[in-house]
Amino acid sequence: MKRALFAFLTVLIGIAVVAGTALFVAKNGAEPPTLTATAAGTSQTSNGEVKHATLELSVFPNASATQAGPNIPASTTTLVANSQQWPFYSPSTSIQLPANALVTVTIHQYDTGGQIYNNWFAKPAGTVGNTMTVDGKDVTSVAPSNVAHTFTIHQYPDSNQPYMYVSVPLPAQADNAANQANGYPTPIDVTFSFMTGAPGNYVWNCEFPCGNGYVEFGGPMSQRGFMSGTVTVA
Ligand SMILES: [Cu+2]
Repeated sequence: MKRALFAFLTVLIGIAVVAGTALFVAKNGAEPPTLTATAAGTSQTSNGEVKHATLELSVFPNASATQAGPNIPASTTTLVANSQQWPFYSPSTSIQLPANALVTVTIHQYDTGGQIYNNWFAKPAGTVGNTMTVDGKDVTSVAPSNVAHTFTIHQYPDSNQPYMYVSVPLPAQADNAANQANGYPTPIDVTFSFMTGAPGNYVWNCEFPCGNGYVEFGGPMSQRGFMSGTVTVA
């Protein structure tokens, strides 16, 4: 009887340790909170008058004293990210958009870059008119040799949710761009708009090789909070 009780207590302690660890990791290893697009009235589109929403993101080359990076201590991610100077999207990589709406995204781009492997990703696609603006100018492509990151929403369509594909290249800062007081150059501002459909769950990631490891697609490239995330259309 004593032995059974001892075994039972041991199992109970084991469960408590596992549950406690899971809770600790969930609480301290969380991605930044979800960023929800801001309602901005309605807009006339080729689909008629639809809801309009806006979203603002920034891409930083690395965390610094003026711009804390994502805090994801799980498996020492933050430690590695800070020591390896991982670039990251801010303020969140978990994004929520309204369904059946026109969404206008502005991305402030602070990072340098280089040659993208696949020229397809040097052109905006899935945006209104397949265009975007760079510092206010309409463009339909950027030089494949001068890309810093991409913002690419995709997902193999589930049978119960609409297909969605939106991709824009973010032009790179010049290597000698002067830093401002915050330690980063004046951002290159990219804006683009696209329509969302019915509710669904998607993922997005950067398609520029800005990571490390295998063909620079490791590290931040696959890390939520840095160069990949989720898009919830709700
Ligand atoms: Cu990137």
